Amino acid sequence: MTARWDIFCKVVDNFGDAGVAWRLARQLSQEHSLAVRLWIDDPRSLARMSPGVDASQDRQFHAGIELRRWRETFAEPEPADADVVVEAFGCGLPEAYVNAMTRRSPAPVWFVLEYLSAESWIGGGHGLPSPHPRLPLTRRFWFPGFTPASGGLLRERGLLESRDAFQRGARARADFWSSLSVPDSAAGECRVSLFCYPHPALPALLDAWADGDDAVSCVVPDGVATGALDAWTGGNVPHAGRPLSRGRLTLHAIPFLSQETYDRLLWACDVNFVRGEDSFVRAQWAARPFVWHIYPQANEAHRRKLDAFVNRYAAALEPPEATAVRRIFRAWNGVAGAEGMDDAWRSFAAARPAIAQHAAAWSRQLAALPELASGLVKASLDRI
Ligand code: TRH
Repeated sequence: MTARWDIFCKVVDNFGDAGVAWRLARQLSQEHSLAVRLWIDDPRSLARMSPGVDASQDRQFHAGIELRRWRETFAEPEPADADVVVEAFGCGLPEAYVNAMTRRSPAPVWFVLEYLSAESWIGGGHGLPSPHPRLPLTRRFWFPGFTPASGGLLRERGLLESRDAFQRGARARADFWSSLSVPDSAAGECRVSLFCYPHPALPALLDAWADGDDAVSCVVPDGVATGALDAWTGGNVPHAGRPLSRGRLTLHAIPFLSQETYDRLLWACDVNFVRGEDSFVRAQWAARPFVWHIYPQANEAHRRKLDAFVNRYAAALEPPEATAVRRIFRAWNGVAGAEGMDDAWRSFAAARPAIAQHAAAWSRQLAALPELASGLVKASLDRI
């Protein structure tokens, strides 16, 4: 009998929670032939990433997945018939659902999928069981990460082969840009994608690009950095098909893309500015140089995560390139004492050929790690 998986996801803000839960749901359904139901409290962010999802529906089927709106009142007799339950990002499960889990024999396998971190302590927490304080249920922590001791990263079957075919084919890239009404890159131009949180370093970066020696074309999905772009362009924001040029910089506006198309955007650009969790991972699968805007947390908790990642990522780079990466990550994230974006970009751009080689090697290194969805499936089978 096909095993049933329930994934629960609460959208805290932005797109990352829904984005990760959706990728996992699709992999489980498409690659592992599981019956997957995704409970999500706010399907609107999902609908933006996955055209065809109707945010107004309480129940729908899309891409082989049953999508359910998770309402505050999750009263019985809601079904609690899953063999495996995934609580995304420790969002908690409805009490009625948990109570119903205790009536099943054997009890469902319960995973808590944690946020991604490069910190070394996660290897110690990954896979650990945590008995429920009152009920005969055990939660198991699943930590995505960058080492064999972690739960790895989501990577669909065939992803890297599709990426390589796309990146090898000039025709595919030209068609891609044309589908977005953006001209193909000119020789010598650096094409950049921009996805970041609102923050003060952006105008400085735009100035650096406009005043720099080399041509930069920056592609911005709809809704990203709108306020900053509005201010920087004096209200003259670019629109799809109507780019804006200042000095050596051309800004291209594109629609907010589906997740698949966004992947292609990352594959097609020379440098990707990404943020949060999911686009950060996808930029690494794109095997291109990238700059990460980490999700800011209270009390600067994100600083440790930022440093942990940069230390891991830059370890195999020669000192000048490692320094260039470190500098731009710090400058872009507004770390106190970091240099200005102008200098940070200049050294990063100069080091780009070596960083590009490293990005490809890094992606191969990550591909040798456990794959997250397969790891969950294997662990669930070991327990069922
Ligand atoms: O939107 P985010 O800032 O999400 C964040 C992070 O996940 C953060 O860790 C979490 O704590 C917070 O949400 C609540 O960035 P992230 O993680 O990159 O997610 C963006 C998603 O949007 C990702 O799945 C890619 C997708 N996307 C598209 O599908 N099309 C687009 O055009 C763009 C720009 C993004």
